[in-house]
Amino acid sequence: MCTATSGPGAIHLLNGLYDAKLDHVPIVAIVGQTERTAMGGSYQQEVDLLSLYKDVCSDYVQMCVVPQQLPNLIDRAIRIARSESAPTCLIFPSDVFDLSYEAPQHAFKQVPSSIGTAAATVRPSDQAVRQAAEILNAGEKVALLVGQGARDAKDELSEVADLLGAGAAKALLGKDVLPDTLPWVTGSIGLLGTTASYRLMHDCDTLLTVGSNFPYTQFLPEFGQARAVQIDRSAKWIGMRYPYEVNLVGDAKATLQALIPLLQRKEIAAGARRWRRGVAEWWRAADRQELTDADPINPMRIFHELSLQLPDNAIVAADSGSAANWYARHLRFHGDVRGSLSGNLATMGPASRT
Ligand SMILES: Cc1ncc(C[n+]2csc(CCOP(=O)(O)OP(=O)(O)O)c2C)c(N)n1
Repeated sequence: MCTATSGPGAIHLLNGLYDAKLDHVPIVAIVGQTERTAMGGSYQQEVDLLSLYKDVCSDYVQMCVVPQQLPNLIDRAIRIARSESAPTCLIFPSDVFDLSYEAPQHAFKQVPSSIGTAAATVRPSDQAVRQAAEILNAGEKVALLVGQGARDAKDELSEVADLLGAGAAKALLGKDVLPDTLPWVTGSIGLLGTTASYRLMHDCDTLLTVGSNFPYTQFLPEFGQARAVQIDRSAKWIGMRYPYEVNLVGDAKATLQALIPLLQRKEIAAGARRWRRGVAEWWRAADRQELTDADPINPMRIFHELSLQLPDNAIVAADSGSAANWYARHLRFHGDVRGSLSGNLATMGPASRT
C-alpha cells in the first residue's frame, strides 16, 4: 500500500509504481484528487489522474465518488493487485473523505463485496509434465535458470539439481531464491553475472527455466544448442525468451513437485563436475578482485566484508548503478538472506525507499 496527495504527489508515485509493475510486485496506491465540486475546472493541482494512471495501473484504476463504492473498490484493488502481481490504484476526491460511510444496498446498480479469497495453485497437465520430464531425462548437461517466481521452491530446485546434476544460474530478482553457498549455484547471470553462469549457459545441452523472464539472449544457450523447458505461473509471461519445447504454466513449487517423481537420477551427469569447477573458479577470481588494494578503497572489498557479516536473516536493498553490479556479482547470499532492487526498470533510488 502507498499513498500520495493529488497532482504532484500522485505524479511522484509513478516511478515506484512502474518499478512494481515491471518487477511484478502487488501494490495498491491510494491517491487524492481535487474536490468533486472543482473537478474539470482546472483548479490548482488538478491532474487527470485516471488518464495518468491508465498505463501504470492498467489492471485496475478507479475513482471513488460515493461511499457505497468503497467495499467493492478496496477489495477488488487488493484482489487484483495480488492475483495479477501488479499495481492498482484508487483515486479519492478530497471531499469524499468528509462523507459518512454508507454500505451498498441489495439494490439495482449497487455493488456489494465479500472479504477473503482462497488462492489457487496452478498446475500444468500431466501430459505436459511427462513431456518436460522426457526432455530433462534425455539431457546430460542440464542448466537451471532461476528467477523470483521460484522463491518458494528452494527445496524442489535442490532436489532437481541433485537428480539431474544440474547447475543453477540466478536472474537478478532471483538472487535470494538459492544461497550462493551451494556448490552447484553459479550465481547471477547476465551483464551483471558470473563467469560460472556464462559457462553454464554456453555448455549446457538442456535448459530448465523456473519463474524467470530473463531477456538477455546473449547470456542464454545458442539457439539449437539446448532443448528447453520453461515453468511460469502465467501464460502471459511464458515461452518468449528462448524457443522452449515445453511451456508449463504452473506454480513453481507445485509444478516441480509434479515433475520430480518422473525424473531419473543421472548417476554420472557430464555437467555436474563441470558446473562445480566453474563455481569454485568464479569465487576464487571474485576473491582476488575483492581483495586487491585500492586508494581510497576498492568498492568490491565492501561487498566482500558485507558477505561475511550479513546475518542469516538480513534483507538487502540495492540501488541502481555500479552498486547493482557489485550486489549481483560479489555479495554472497547465505542462509535466508533476502535481497532486491529495481530489476526491470532499474530506476535510481529504490534502496533508500525500500
Ligand atoms: C530515476 C533515474 N534516472 C536516471 C537513471 C539513469 N542512470 C542509471 S545509473 C545512473 C548513475 C548512477 O550514479 P550513482 O548513483 O552515483 O552510481 P554509480 O553508477 O556512479 O556508482 C543514472 C543517471 C535511472 N536509472 N533512473
